[in-house]
Amino acid sequence: MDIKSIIQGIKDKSPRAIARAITLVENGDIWVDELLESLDKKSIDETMIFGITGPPGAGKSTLTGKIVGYLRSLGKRVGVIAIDPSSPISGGAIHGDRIRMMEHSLDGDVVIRSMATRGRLGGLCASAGAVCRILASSGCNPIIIETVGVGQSEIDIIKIADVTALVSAPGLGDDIQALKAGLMEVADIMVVNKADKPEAQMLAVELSEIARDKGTEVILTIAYEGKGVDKLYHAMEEIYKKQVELGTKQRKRWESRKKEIVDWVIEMIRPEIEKQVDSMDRDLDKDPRVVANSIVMGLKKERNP
Ligand SMILES: Nc1nc2c(ncn2[C@@H]2O[C@H](COP(=O)(O)OP(=O)(O)O)[C@@H](O)[C@H]2O)c(=O)[nH]1
Ligand SMILES: [Mg+2]
Repeated sequence: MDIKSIIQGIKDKSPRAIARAITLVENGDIWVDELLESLDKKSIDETMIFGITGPPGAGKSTLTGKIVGYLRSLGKRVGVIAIDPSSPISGGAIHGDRIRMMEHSLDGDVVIRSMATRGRLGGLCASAGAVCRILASSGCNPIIIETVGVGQSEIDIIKIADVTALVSAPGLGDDIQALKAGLMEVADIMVVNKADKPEAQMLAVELSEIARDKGTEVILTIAYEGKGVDKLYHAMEEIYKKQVELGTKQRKRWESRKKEIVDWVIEMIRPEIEKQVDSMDRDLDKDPRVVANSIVMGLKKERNP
C-alpha cells in the first residue's frame, strides 16, 4: 500500500489502511509526516476523546465494551485505544480485554487498537496522540482511551482525553488509596462500578465526600449488566459540551499538544543518543550525569556552531 492509498483509505474507513497508518506511526516510518499532515483537521478538532482509567480489575474493559455497544446502538462509529500496561516480560497482552471486545471485533464501525507500553511511556503518549488523530480522521467519534491508572506516568496518557472517568470498585483494597492520592486530579467523573456488591454504596459515599469540593459527579454502574452505562456516557458528553462552551477543551488540547511535541522530540533524538552512548568506552569511568551534560552540550553546538 502506498502512502496515497493509505491516506485515501483512512477517509474511506478502510480497516486495512487505518491499521497500516498506525503501524507507520509506531515504526517511525519516513512517510509518517506526510500522512499525519493530510489528516482531516475538522474531524480531529470535533471528535470527543473520553478516558476511562482506574486500578486493575475495576471493570474498565467491561465498561468500555458496554459503552461501545451503547454507542453502536445509536449508530455512532467508535474508536477504542486500549493501553496495555503489561511488561515485556509477562508479555501478557490484554487478553481479557480482547475477549471483552470480541463482540465488536467484526463490526467495521468499531476500530480497536491496543498499544503496549513496552516500558517507555513517553513514546507511547506520542504515538497514542497520533493514533487518536488517525481514528478521528476515519470518522470515529467518540474515541475512548482505556488505561490502567496507577502511576504518575500512566496519568499522563489520560491527559490526551478531553473528559476522563475514573473507575473504582469495592474490594480493590489499597488501590483506592492510590486512587485518591494520584488520580483525583484527572477525574472529571467518578464511577463506582460493581454496584451489585453491597460495599459499593459505602465507597460511593466516601468518594462523594472527596469529590464534592471539585463538584465531580459520582455515578454507580454494574458494568457487566450494562447498568448505568448510558447515564455515564451522557454525563461525559455533557462535560465535553460544557468544556467546549467555556473554551477549556481547546486549552486542554493545546496543553496536550505541547506535551506530545516534547515526547516526539525525545523519541526522535533517543536512537542517536543511544548509539553515541553505546559506542562510548573511555568516558564510562566519569560520572554519568557529567557525561550526559557533555552530550547535550555537543547537540547544542551542532545546531549553533
Ligand atoms: N460483580 C461485578 N463484577 C464486575 C462488574 N464489571 C466487571 N466485573 C468483573 O470484574 C473483573 C474485571 O473486569 P475488567 O473489565 O477486566 O477490569 P479492568 O481491569 O479494569 O479492565 C471481571 O471479572 C469482570 O467480569 C460489575 O459490575 N460487577
Ligand atoms: Mg482492562
